[in-house]
Amino acid sequence: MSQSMVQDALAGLVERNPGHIEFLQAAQEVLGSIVPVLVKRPELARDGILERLIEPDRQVIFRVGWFDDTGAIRVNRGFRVQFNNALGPYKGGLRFHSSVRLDTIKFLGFEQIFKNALTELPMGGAKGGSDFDPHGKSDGEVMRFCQSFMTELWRYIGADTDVPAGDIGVGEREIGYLFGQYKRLANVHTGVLTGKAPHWGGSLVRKEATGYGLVYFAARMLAAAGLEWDGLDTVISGSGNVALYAADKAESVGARVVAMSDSHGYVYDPQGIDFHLMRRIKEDRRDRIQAYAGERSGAEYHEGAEGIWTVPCTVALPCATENEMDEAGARALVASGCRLVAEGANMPCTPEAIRVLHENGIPFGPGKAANAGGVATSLLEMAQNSQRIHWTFDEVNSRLYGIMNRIYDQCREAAEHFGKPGDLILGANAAGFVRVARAMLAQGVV
Ligand code: NDP
Ligand code: 2IT
Repeated sequence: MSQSMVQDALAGLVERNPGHIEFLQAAQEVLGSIVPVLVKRPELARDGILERLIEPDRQVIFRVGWFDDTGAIRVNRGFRVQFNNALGPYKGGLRFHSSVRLDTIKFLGFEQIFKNALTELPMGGAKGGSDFDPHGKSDGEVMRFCQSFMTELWRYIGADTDVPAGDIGVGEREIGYLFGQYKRLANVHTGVLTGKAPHWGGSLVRKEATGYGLVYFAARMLAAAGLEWDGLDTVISGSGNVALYAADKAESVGARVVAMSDSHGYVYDPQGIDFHLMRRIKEDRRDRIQAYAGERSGAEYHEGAEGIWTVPCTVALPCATENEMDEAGARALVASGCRLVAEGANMPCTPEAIRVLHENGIPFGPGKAANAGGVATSLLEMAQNSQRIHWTFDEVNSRLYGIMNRIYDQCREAAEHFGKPGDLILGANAAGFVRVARAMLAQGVV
């Protein structure tokens, strides 16, 4: 019965979302794994919950016209998918990358519902973005794009309605320009965006939060496997916001980060990545990771991002983008003795990669649990904004630490409760689903 309800919902989904491959992949993973939940608690599938959960509340698509530095007119497409607000105002990042399509935003918005639910904080799920690519654009171009983007978006968002933040291609600079335009249009200075710089309304630790949270979450996974961070060789894909601060925290708890990547290739540094050098290259200079190998003796650069999984390591943290680790990547990790994989990015491991890790008994931390520290700290930023106060770094960091530990506990307990101890995918999906479904049932059919 439960199995057939899930199958019916998925069949409808395929029919209604042709070509939306990533969204189908994300929905399939969640619905496919919660069958044991529906068997034990059939009341949670009442009132068309499954069908309503996989249909976004609202999807907005708009044109973003702007002038580049030569005076030429450019046109991009903007998106905001407000997926579900049963638990609180819509919340989720904005992604600016040339690959962004409606499919991308739907998959990310869907994942965000369950991730936000796992934080136990009052947030619904949403995502947005554009196919605009900030790489190689001047500050003026980025500013004009952000102003035009916000001129459309502002009417759909608000501190109690929908609170966007950063994601790929959107960091403190973009959030600043977006906020500046929102403030002009709405004439209010509220917490309508998170990821603001701390000197004008942002929260300390928000920039570091996703990476730090990932390392706190992985520490619990390691402990369950009888390991601890100290001395472990670690491979981290990406070198953006999540990857950099995962590397920072991993190093500070004694791990040695031996490889990092960007979309062009990866660096291998047997002495352990020099975080400060990497941060200067990627965050301050917005340069390619290749520059690292030129400035650090003993480090090697290899063309091709996917080769990073061939670097031997005990822990692998994919922190770049979706489907970046495929079956071959997972097999390479298994062959070199990897003992743990935790996702810093959203859906970075393909279903085949996850199957290989599972078959080889490698503990796996799914992104919607392991990378929830960023959005959790966004909520802490919203809380400070609405109270007009500013917490210290230690205050925010210790709250983040507590939240990541509670997320791990929920995943572990839900996996046990629903009959698959250690299966953190089931645990995360089940714990998130139960919370969202109960709220939807209480709020009636809409
Ligand atoms: P950034 O833009 O700061 O960094 C992205 C990194 O991934 C860069 O190193 C980029 O390389 C690389 N990358 C992007 N696209 C590709 C690709 N197609 N192939 C290989 N590498 C690629 O983004 P974030 O660090 O913020 O986000 C990384 C991941 O983490 C995403 O999946 C995001 O959704 C997720 N996430 C982000 C959170 C946040 O708070 N920022 C919170 C939770 C999850 P290059 O420099 O060459 O572009
Ligand atoms: O994927 C994510 O959780 C984010 N990009 C962060 C979202 C947020 O609202 O802080």
